[in-house]
Amino acid sequence: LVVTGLVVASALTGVQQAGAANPVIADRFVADPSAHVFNGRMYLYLTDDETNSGTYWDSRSWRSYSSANLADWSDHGDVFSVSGFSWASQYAWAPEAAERNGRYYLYLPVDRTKIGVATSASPTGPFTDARGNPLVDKARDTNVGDEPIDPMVFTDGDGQSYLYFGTRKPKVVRLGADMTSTSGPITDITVNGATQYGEAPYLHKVGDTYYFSYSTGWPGQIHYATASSPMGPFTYRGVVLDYVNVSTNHHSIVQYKGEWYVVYHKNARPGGGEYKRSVVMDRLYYNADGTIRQVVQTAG
Ligand code: FUB
Repeated sequence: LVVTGLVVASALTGVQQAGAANPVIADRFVADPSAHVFNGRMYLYLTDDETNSGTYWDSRSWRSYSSANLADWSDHGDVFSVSGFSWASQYAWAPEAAERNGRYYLYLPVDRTKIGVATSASPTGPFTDARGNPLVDKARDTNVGDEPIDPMVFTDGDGQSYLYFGTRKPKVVRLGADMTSTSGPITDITVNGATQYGEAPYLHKVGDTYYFSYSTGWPGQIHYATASSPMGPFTYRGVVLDYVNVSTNHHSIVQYKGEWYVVYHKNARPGGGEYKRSVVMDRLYYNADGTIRQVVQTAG
């Protein structure tokens, strides 16, 4: 595996430089970070653990924050809620965001059975339901798997976008150029050599190499695999992030101002726990051969 265009760790051992102070959002329980760089700022789209019951992930809205320096975060409040989808009733789980031609799209799993898409002219909304019905629906579509949750959108250099999602088996489907429709069948992702897949699929590309990373289960580590195509088949490579101190592990990998970061969640604030998670961020480093160094988890 040789990847060009990487900022490579200068040594295979040694202490990783800490990222931002953790948790990055210090005054609210939030989780499942979807990190994006829009217009020079980093945006986080998040599950709102602050408003859940404390006994389940049963909040009904999604939050967003943004920062230009990864230290000072602007709170954009609720960016969408389950009530914005007339066809959904509960469980606002891990959100995803994407931009195309100056429009912004949120991909939002609800009811543990559907993924909706909402759109806006601004990354902070207001967002409205883009379709009036689900983009993916377990009751309507074939090969959705156990749960169509944890949507993730990757857009390749040729403009083709892909939607990844799924629990226990990772799935991928092409998106239409409108970003609000699917194109072609939902297919399984193959990871040769992997021991298990749980949830939280993530796809990023460095040079010509596609990196597919995911949580292995409950509890889960974040493992990764590589391929020469965004659809795979992928080859298992190793561990990006070890277990965190809650059973769910959910991450984004993002480059900002030339540095790579992994953004994830854990129990990192007083009063926190399994259903009251906090978002943290650490630096991610690649070795010269393109493999990823296991992240050193830093405290606040
Ligand atoms: O936040 C609810 C669920 O917990 C997400 O969909 C999973 O990825 C896990 O983090």
